[in-house]
Amino acid sequence: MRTDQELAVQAERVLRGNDLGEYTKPSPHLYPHQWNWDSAFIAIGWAHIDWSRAVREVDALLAAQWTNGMLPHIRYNPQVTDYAPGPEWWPDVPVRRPAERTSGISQPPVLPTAVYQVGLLQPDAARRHAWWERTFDALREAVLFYPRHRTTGGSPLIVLVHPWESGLDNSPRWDFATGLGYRPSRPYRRVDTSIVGAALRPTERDYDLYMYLVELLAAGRYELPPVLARTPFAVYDALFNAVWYHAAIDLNHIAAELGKPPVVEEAALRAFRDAYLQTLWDAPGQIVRDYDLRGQKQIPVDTVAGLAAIYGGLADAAPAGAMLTRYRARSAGCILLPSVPPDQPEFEADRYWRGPVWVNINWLVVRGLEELGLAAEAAVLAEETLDLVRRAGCFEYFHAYTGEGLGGADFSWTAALVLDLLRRPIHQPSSGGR
Ligand code: 2M8
Repeated sequence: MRTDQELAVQAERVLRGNDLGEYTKPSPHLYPHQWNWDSAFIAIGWAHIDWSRAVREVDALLAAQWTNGMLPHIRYNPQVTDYAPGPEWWPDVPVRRPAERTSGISQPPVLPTAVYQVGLLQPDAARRHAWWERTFDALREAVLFYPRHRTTGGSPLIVLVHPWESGLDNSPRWDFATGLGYRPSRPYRRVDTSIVGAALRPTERDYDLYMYLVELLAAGRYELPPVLARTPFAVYDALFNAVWYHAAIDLNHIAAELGKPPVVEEAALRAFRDAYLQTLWDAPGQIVRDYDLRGQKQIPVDTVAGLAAIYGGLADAAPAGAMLTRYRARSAGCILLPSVPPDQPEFEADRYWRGPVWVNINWLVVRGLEELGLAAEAAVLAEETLDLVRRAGCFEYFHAYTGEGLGGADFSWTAALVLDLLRRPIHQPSSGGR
């Protein structure tokens, strides 16, 4: 078993190994481009070892911003050709810089939170403020993109239009849509299953829907109204919405530091929180659930995304603690928080987002518990996360029961967030609460 020092050295080696100078590949072979929330987590890791490098990671992602403010889920590296789907599947994306090639969807907006955290890790206040000042307008547009372009019917909740936007691609929460038999009009290729065993990845049926939706989104010029009229997939994702709420609060913290007005007003945050709990809270299960806009109902599948209210600070400390306890009881025999509890019929201990343990999700819950003042619970989960990676290495995900490393090896966000947990131990509050 590695010591903390050895673990930090290993994590740094992974980040440096995946570093392309401008951005960090999520993993050496499987994911060669720049991914949105990966880079946010990765920047937090870089900030502990090379602050300027963290800044470059963020700058690279911001370079892909669209004219409407959206930060796309993939920023393509034009030199890479062995990834599918490539930019040819996303025609005419409205990028600010014409040379940029991106996907046509977004991903959980962790970036503003990362910029806040990375800034706090810069001891020189003048440097920190100068950087926040330089990135502020782009982040403001990125946060406001969602209320401006991804809401409907008077609700402030954010609508996702592709499972890839959730970051938890083949989560069983989305099976209601993959089960409908949609297929794209053109043949497509997959590269992922030549790198990682097909049993550990999304199925052909999942990909058929993914590629069908890619075509539908491109035909709708990536605008919500035409897409909503035709799509089988439009959801309020509990995790994505909580990440946005947290990002809005963190950007407001930056605004306050810079002497600017808040980006999202207190009243709007309150309305968002009310809508979130009213629409997504499942009282019998003591968990939040996602919502299917087409079917106009909550999606009756519990996953770790149901704990997102903890990360978002959308639950108070007492219910947050109870949610965690219940999820852990449901996941007895599993290590950490598995992506799906084993009592869900769809649970698969080793298939991607359908059961395995992911470090980024556990990190989100750890930091959420910490911010709620639940330091003891946060510390336990943080230590278990470090232990898992000490034993197995910096893998993409881990078998829910055995902790065996699965998917891509040398995975960047695992390395980055392990560094963060090592270097920024859980804060013990004097009074508790956010
Ligand atoms: C996975 O998603 C990509 C598509 O975007 C894929 O399966 O090829 C997800 O785990 C996503 O959350 C992550 O950002 C991405 C890169 O690590 O891989």
